[in-house]
Amino acid sequence: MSKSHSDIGLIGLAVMGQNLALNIADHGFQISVYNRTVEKTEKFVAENPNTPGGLIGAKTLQEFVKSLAKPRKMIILVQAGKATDAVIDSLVPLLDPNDIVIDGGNALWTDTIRREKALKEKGLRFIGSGVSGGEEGARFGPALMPGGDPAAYKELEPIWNAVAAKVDAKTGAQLGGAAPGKPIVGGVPCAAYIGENGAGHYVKMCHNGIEYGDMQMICEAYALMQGLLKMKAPEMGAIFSEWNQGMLGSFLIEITADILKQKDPMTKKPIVDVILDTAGQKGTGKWTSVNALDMGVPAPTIAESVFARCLSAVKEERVAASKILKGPSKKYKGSKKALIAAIHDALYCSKICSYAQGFQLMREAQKEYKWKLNFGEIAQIWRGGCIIRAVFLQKITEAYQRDPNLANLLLDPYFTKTVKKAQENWRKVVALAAECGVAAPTFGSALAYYDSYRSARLPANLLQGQRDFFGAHTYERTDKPRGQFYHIDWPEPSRPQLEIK
Ligand code: NBP
Repeated sequence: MSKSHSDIGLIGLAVMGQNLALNIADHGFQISVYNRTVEKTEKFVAENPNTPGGLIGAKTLQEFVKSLAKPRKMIILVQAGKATDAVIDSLVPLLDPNDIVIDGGNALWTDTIRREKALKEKGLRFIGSGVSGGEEGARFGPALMPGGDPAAYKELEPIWNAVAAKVDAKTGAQLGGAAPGKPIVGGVPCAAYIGENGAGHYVKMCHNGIEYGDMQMICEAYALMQGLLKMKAPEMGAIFSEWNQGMLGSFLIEITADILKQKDPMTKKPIVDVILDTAGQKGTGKWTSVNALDMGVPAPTIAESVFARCLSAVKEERVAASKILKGPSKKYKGSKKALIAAIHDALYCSKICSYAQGFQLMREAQKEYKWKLNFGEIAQIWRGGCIIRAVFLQKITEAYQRDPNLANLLLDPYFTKTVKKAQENWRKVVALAAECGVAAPTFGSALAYYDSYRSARLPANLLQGQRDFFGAHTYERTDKPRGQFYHIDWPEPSRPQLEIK
């Protein structure tokens, strides 16, 4: 028997909305659903008549709002941007004070800040929640990153904890086996309150930026095995399966192994050999990189992974250039086993640097927006449900448990030791890639980041000299306290050097 009012509602029945609604209903919550195209709602409800909690279809927004228990909780899962604003605008006049609007789309965090403020002025509460894990995650357990009114989140928390992915408390491994009508019981939920206003969507954006980096780094490992060792897709698939058992163990490594082993149904060739090499993007990696530039936080590896997609997109230009621009003729002649092991280490070290950059970005953002982010908990949420879920995140959680104010992940003893041990291989791979002409932009950029970050003195002294020379921008001195600025009258470029006495 259905309840008189639903526990929660959901607007937007595309792939994410349908799957999240079924996940919520599987956990015994009654959920009302609404979609702009009514036929979609009717079909969805008709196709899923026996969920444990029950689905209630609403033809109009008025009907939808009336069907919810007060204070109402409703999730919006439509396209980020204008569509989300349009839904909020039509919803707001129908709501009562204290109702809770939850945006589960991939909103830009500044939009979430704006929406939270606007709704608060109307007496409404707003939560911007990152939802990660694609359709599979939404259906059987996503990673959830809610931000906004903390009291409102307390009311949503039982539902968010129930539907989130679950990990083993000790190992951090994701608990599997969820099936329609059979949710996972026990384990630690991959959901936690992130912070005020746009914090949840900001952290979700950083997750996506890190995801861009992870994906590109894996592609570079593949390119190096293919380019330097002439390995075929199934053989590389076996290597990725092996790597998945160790410290690189993660969802992305696992699916990479599966993709490399997959045959094209049409040609029976490895499918990866027939997929066109132009990558698409929806923008969250770009947002992360633009924000890093805006805040002046070095996140070069994440940005490099966005640029790598941009370069892949100019396919025709690259094909034309390949006929004109010649690379080196050097071939790798060493041990195959040793190079595969070195590529593994290069991938792991680059990944550590990329995550270090992502966490530094969040650290800076929390100052800018006055959030109090719990980095150990954020790494914990990412251990299950989301695209970057990985064994390695347990190490990040432990690092922030050791020191919640850690300045950079690289400074945690585990990561310091790991990179120290693996860096010789990392350097060999980057050098070899350059010598043999295989592009490995994120591996190289991560190594440059590492070498720059560990440099007590960078060549920026010369750079400040240049700035002072042409623009009188002044410089600080190594032999005077910080904050004192100097300028000298530089010679004209054509004039002989001034004699300084
Ligand atoms: P879409 O982003 O494609 O959203 C389309 C849905 O919103 C349709 O069902 C559409 O109805 C509905 N909608 C409503 Br209700 N009002 C609308 C309006 N005014 N304008 C446009 N559409 C309206 O769905 P999605 O791919 O499921 O993604 C939902 C959100 O989740 C997005 O913000 C996305 O970025 C985010 N997200 C997606 C993924 C993923 O893997 N896809 C992962 C994580 C997050 P209609 O049937 O009438 O067109």
